[in-house]
Amino acid sequence: MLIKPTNDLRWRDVTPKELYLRRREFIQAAGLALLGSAAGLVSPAQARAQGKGAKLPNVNKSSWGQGETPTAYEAVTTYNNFYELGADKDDPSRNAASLKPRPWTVSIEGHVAKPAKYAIDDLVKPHQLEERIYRLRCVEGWSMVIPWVGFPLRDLLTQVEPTAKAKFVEFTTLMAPNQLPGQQRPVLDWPYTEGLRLDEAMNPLTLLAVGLYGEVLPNQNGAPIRLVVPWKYGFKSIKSIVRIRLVDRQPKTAWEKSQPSEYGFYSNVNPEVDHPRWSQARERRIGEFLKRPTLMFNGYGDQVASMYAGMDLRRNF
Ligand SMILES: Nc1nc2c(c(=O)[nH]1)N[C@H]1C(S)=C(S)[C@@H](COP(=O)(O)O)O[C@H]1N2
Ligand SMILES: [Mo]
Repeated sequence: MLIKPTNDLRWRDVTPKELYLRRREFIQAAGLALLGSAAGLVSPAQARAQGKGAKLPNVNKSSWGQGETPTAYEAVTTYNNFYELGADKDDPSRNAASLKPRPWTVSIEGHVAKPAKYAIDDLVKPHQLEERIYRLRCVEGWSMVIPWVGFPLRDLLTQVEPTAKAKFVEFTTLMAPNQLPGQQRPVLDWPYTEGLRLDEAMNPLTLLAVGLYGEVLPNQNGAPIRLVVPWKYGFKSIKSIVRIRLVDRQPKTAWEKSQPSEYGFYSNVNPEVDHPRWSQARERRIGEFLKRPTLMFNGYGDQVASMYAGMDLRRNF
């Protein structure tokens, strides 16, 4: 989504990494199919054997995304955008170790009756974790299907009691150039920030994720806690959050500040509104060969379209 033409995944310039991942998945799918397992998956047990995250206890299954084939663990954890850890897709996983997700504090402030600073484990503990398989659509034209583990943001917001003045929610990523070396260069106006309207934040789909594939969130995916807003472009799903602030005005997001003509506040997945540099009509699901049509609201219209009734989604892009 930066500046670099190699991020534009058209057929003629698919990166070697993408081809590598697809080939890996093909081989894994073939191998697992022989064993009678789900195609394309690396099981959490295999992942742990490879030294990946610890398993999260007491995770409820949910019906979200049942019947969809999750993108391979390998791709989900090595093909990332996390500019604080580098601009290339494999930078975040290569540089992940510099981020220290413990100890970690999240402050919830602004127009709430009960502002609080939580140590990350105290923040998560009261909430029942569930697995939700959601589609993630990046504005660059690729998508994945990711089995997240987390809890609805609304449960946390309800707990701190937004006041009548709270109309929007602003999220902020950790600012620590020693842990997030990308912040040593002025790629964005650091720290990364994002925002939602209060009703979007309170929508039951909006998730705070602390894991994926049944395991603690890998650093490159936004440890220890990140947002997942499945009907919006991937950049709304801010990683490694340290502050959640309830505000009365629409906050400026980091991408809006950097390129206002390209990144609007709403950023709902919309095949009819092209990004100036990338058509949004179709997408490449990582692991698949042919592009598929992009769905309005990333296919979650039944749950979210009513929030935008009467709004001009070309103006409010
Ligand atoms: N702090 C922060 N959050 C971020 C980003 C980032 O660069 N920094 N990239 C965004 C973009 S462009 C995408 S597509 C998603 C990717 O999430 P994933 O790596 O878990 O697939 O993270 C989003 N959250
Ligand atoms: Mo993205």
